[in-house]
Amino acid sequence: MLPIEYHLTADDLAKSLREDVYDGLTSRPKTLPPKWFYDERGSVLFERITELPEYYPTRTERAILERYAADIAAVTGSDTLVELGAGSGEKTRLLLDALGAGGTLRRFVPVDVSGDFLRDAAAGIAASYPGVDVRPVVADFVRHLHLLPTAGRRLVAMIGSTIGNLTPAERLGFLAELRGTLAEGDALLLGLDLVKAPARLRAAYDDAQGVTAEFNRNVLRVINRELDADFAPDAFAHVAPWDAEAEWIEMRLRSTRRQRVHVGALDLDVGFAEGEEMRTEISAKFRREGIEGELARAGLTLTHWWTDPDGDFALLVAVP
Ligand code: AVJ
Repeated sequence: MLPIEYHLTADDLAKSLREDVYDGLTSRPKTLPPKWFYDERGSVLFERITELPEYYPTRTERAILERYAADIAAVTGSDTLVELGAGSGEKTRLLLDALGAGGTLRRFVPVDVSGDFLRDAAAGIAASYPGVDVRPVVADFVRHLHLLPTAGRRLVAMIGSTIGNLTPAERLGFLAELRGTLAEGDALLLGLDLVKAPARLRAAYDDAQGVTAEFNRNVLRVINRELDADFAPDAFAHVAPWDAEAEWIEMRLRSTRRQRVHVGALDLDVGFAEGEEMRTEISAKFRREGIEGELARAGLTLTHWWTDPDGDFALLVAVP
């Protein structure tokens, strides 16, 4: 059994879900944060999204890693990989293989809010990399950065464009806090989806098979189950507009009729007008100049930038 370090209990998670849902459903316009999409069903739906023809980010980032993981290992020389938001593990393995081949790899620290998910992912990695010390940490990587292990020459990786879920203000706060935890010799690896033709972006977030729509509505099922609510998921339509000014895709749920929803655990009744839209996610898209400036404001220097031939997605390394 792998030792797991907990900075977040099931009670903490339940409490933050209650707070997020209360705040989101009582603000105008209504919002729900994207972190609650990922229960078991939501994680399966997300995996299906990554295989859709319209959803290019996952396969594009994988191709960049296949091509440049050795370069990432060489320029960082890291002995510890800290992965914020442990994904399916496939892209992680490309990084671990490269750091292993470079001869520096010693430790792997996957960080996720879900303990169950982390346990399985970490056990799989530990079995394939017997010489590597695997130290899973259950934590909210936006709030608990200062609690993560600092031993070794660390590469802190946040790939998959996960950072795109943060608003620009949250992003700056996150990067500045992360900068504060980095020592000389540590590095940050960021995976970023890039600005491109709006039609391709919209298609990636509103696929023909309706998998993304189901993923979006899944947050309502999570709230029904966890907070004893009575959302009718079928009475909400998926919409995914591109905000050209903010340069992000927004996911929203549009109430298809006037309706009331009761959230038992919050003793809360909320009304939706017909056509009312509730924001469930932003997925920011990046440009090199923009993120380079944001990193600089957080005290980080962009040193390396790799993209695919079409310039759809980027991986970057930044150092304190
Ligand atoms: C996991 C946040 C990177 O923003 O592309 C996929 C989530 N939402 N389809 C993204 C998502 C709709 C995804 N991230």
